[in-house]
Order: sequence, then structure tokens, then C-alpha cells
Amino acid sequence: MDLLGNAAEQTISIGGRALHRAELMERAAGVAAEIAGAEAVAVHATASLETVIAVVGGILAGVPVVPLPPDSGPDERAHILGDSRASLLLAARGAYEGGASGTEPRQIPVDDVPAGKSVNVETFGDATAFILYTSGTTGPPKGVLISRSAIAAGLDALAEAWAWTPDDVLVHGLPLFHVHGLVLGVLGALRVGSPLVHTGRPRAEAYAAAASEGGTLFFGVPTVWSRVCADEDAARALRGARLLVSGSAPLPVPVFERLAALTGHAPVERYGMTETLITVSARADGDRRPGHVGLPLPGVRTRLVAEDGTPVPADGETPGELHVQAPMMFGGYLNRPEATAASFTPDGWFRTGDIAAVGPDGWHRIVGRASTDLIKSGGYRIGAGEVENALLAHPAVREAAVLGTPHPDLGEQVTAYVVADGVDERRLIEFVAERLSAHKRPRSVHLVDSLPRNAMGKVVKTRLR
Ligand code: MCA
Ligand code: AMP
Repeated sequence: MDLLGNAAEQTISIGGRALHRAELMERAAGVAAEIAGAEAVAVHATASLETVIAVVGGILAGVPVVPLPPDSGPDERAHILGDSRASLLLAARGAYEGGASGTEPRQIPVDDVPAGKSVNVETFGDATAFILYTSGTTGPPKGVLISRSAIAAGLDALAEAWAWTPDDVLVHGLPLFHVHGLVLGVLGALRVGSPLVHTGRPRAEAYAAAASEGGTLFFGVPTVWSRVCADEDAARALRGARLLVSGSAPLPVPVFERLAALTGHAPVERYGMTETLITVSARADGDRRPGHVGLPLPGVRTRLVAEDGTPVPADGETPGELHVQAPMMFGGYLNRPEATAASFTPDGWFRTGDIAAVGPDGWHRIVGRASTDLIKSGGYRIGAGEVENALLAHPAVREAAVLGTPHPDLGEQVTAYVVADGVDERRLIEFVAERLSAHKRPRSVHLVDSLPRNAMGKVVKTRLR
């Protein structure tokens, strides 16, 4: 299986710097030689060519890659590095300023690694390609094991559904440490063989500029599309594109409609998770329906189940928990066999935790989440428990409850209710920011006298809203 495809000619450009495929492969082969045999390798995943070289190096070496969000705070970073047992860390020279503690992995500046000769990727069969850390409802993020075959299956299904070919020029500016930006947005381009233009950050003007330079296929999270709509000139520049794709969070119907009106393209929506990669999507050659995420991709099976475990009819109305079986399924949570077991039903279906309705024609609509403890803000998945724990680490905080509340630009924002003595809201936001990634810090903190609890003593978050 040649995960990276075999394009003869291809350019990867990030934030204005470009690399030809041949050079990328030679530099990645050099990295592969350097890290060969490691248990796992962390990559300081800035939006840069060095990140792409490092990640491809990991794949060529058959070493699981652990993308480290560049703004992750010390607590988060220590957890990811310790849990994954990454003994090496690849970063652009001078870019990583991580802790100086003795537990830090040995740093290898990607720029200093000499280019190598091509390596045979087939040798590594179906090894783990990535350990992607993602938030659960409680506790620190879990490492999601993603195999090479899951990625290959996921990318091939998307290429088919979106008619994605080497003639496309893929454009996006998403972070390179999640499935969307990294697996779809980088490995997808490499496997399909389409050039990639990464805009550094996903700004409307940058998407417009890339469109006028020949970009055809654009990826964004709903916040990006909403910002594109707010910049009408930028939106109109996308008229020449072939396909606009939205995912990672619900695309509000008004944004869908506005985007279609301004660009002439009804966006293709698709649904997925870090654990399952993308499983449901609209098609390039089919309908696009606002508020809907499409049909199961080839090889994917879905079902809806009521709370009591009974099947839910596909009438387009009745909601149920979405269960999935798919060739792009993850291989479990690293070091967490109980969590892995709990995420599957006894008959082998993955419980997504999303509530959906499915029409008689198979079209899926995501209507919500089973738990209030997973927040989606700007397309980032944030576990309420992780933010609550960060708040509780402050000596003045006695109780904390975190939830997602509606936000016009980000979909949801992180909102905290805190019982504390002698500390103000601003200080608590900074305190979380010192520990966790920027997007995990609360946008607002409400200091309250007590939290609403049920008879069991559990906080009733729905009463906080
Ligand atoms: C953030 N800021 C804050 C706070 N939070 N300032 C004060 N108080 C806070 N509580 C700062 C930020 O650091 C930033 O500063 C500035 O405010 C603006 O932040 P924000 O509004 O969040 O905008 P942004 O930084 O422009 O980010 C919006 C974004 C971003 C570009 C849409 O959220 C993003 O990249 N999202 C993509 C997430 C993603 O890729 N998810 C995929 C996972 P400064 O400007 O100084 O930096 S999902 C997945 O992989 C699956 C499988 C799938 O389905 O795709
Ligand atoms: P992550 O693992 O960060 O990809 O987060 C996965 C979650 O994002 C899913 O369980 C959904 O709740 C949400 N999600 C992803 N794509 C969509 C979409 N197109 N519409 C609604 N929710 C989505």
C-alpha cells in the first residue's frame, strides 16, 4: 500500500514557501533514517513545510507520528509526550520552546537533517501512522491510533465522492495537528497527487488570493466559511473554484445559503470524527442540502439507535445515536483499553456520541451531541472536563463547571461557571491559557455562589444555560 500515492510532479506550498514533491520525499527520507526504530516521534506541528517533511518522514520510517499542537500549554504537552512515549521531537529549527524538564524528548531540528534516498514504505504494512490526541468528556486528551490502511481507505473514499484528482489544486489554512488539516489536507493532497496551497491561516483574503491563482478545491470549518461570507469580495473570488467543502462542526443553514449565493457553489458538507475519519459526505456529482451532511461513504455502514438500544426508523425526523462501522475506523485509544471497549457496542459498532436523523433516502442530519461535555468551538473539539481540571488547579477555585454556549462566529464558545474566593474572571482565563491551548481557554467565566446539582450531587449543566 503506497499511502503517499505516486504523483510524478507536485508542489506543496505553505504560507508562501513551496517544495517540489521530489525534494519533499528526499528530505523526508533523511528524517526517516534519523528516527528509524523509535517507538513514536512527536512533531511540533506548526503550519510549515518542516511539519510536512517531519510527518512524511514518520510515515516513511513506519514510526507513529504524534502531532503536538504548537500552542499546547505545559500540562497538555507533558501529557501528550508522556502518554505517547515519544522519545524524539521533530521541529523547525528554533521553533520549539518546550519545557526544559528532563522528561522532554530529544529534539531534532528538521532543517538540519541531510536529505536521504527513497525508502520502501511497503515494509511497514499496516502500522500506526498517527497518534492523534483528542478531547473526551472527562480527563486529559486520549491518543487515537490511526492506521495507514484507515487513512488510505478514508482518503480514497473522499477522492471518489468529491471527484478529487491530480488536476485539482487543494487550498486550505487549517491547523496541521488534526484530521481535517493534516490527514485530509496534507496526506490527501499527497495521495491524490494534487498540488497543495496552505495559506498559513484560514483567512478569507488568503482563500480569495489562492482562488485567483488557480485553487479549485477548498477546505474550511464553518467558522472559516462564515468569515468568508462576511468578506463579500473574497467570497466572490471563489466563483472560479470547483468545490467548497465544509466540515468538523455544523455549518449553519444561513452560512450555507449565503456562501452558495456569493460564490455560486453550494458547499459539500461532510461529517466525521478523529476516531472514524470522514464517514458521511455529500458528493461532487450529487445534491447539497443545507443542514445535512450527506450519505455514508463507500464501505461505511451507519445505524441510529434509541437510548434504550432499539433501532430508530429512517424517517428523517426521529433522532437516535449514530453508530458507525467503517474501514477508516481507528485502532483504539492508546493505553486506554477500557475507553476503547466502551466506545464500541457489543456487536461491534462505534458509538459516535452524535445524535442524528436519517431520511428514507439515506441523507444524514446531525442534530446534536449526546453529552454536553464535548464542546465544538471554531471546529476544535474541547472536553469540558479538561478545562474544569485546569480551573480546579487554581488554589482559589472550589468548584467549576464548563459548557459550550452559542457563539455567532465559533459555533460554540467555552463558558465556565466557577465557585471561587478572591480571584477575578480575567485571571482565571489567563490561568487556563497558561496550561492549555489557546482555543481551550474560556471566553467567559461566571463567578457564582454555587452550582446547580441533582439529588446525586452531580452538576446539572443544562440548568446553567
Ligand atoms: C482565543 N483567543 C482569546 C480567547 N480564545 N482571547 C481572549 N480570550 C479567549 N478566551 C484569541 C486567539 O488566541 C486569537 O489570538 C484571537 O483570540 C482570535 O481567536 P479566534 O476567534 O478563535 O479566531 P482564530 O484564532 O482566527 O481561529 C479561528 C479558526 C480556528 C481559524 C477557525 O478556530 C481554527 O483553525 N479552527 C480549525 C480547527 C480544526 O482544524 N478542527 C478540525 C478538527 P491571535 O489572533 O493572537 O492568535 S476536526 C477533525 O479533524 C475531523 C475529523 C473533521 O470532521 O474534520
Ligand atoms: P473531532 O474529533 O475533532 O473531529 O470532532 C468530531 C465531532 O465533530 C463529531 O463527533 C461531531 O460532533 C462534530 N462534527 C464533525 N463534522 C461535523 C458536521 N459536518 N456537522 C456537525 N458536526 C460535525
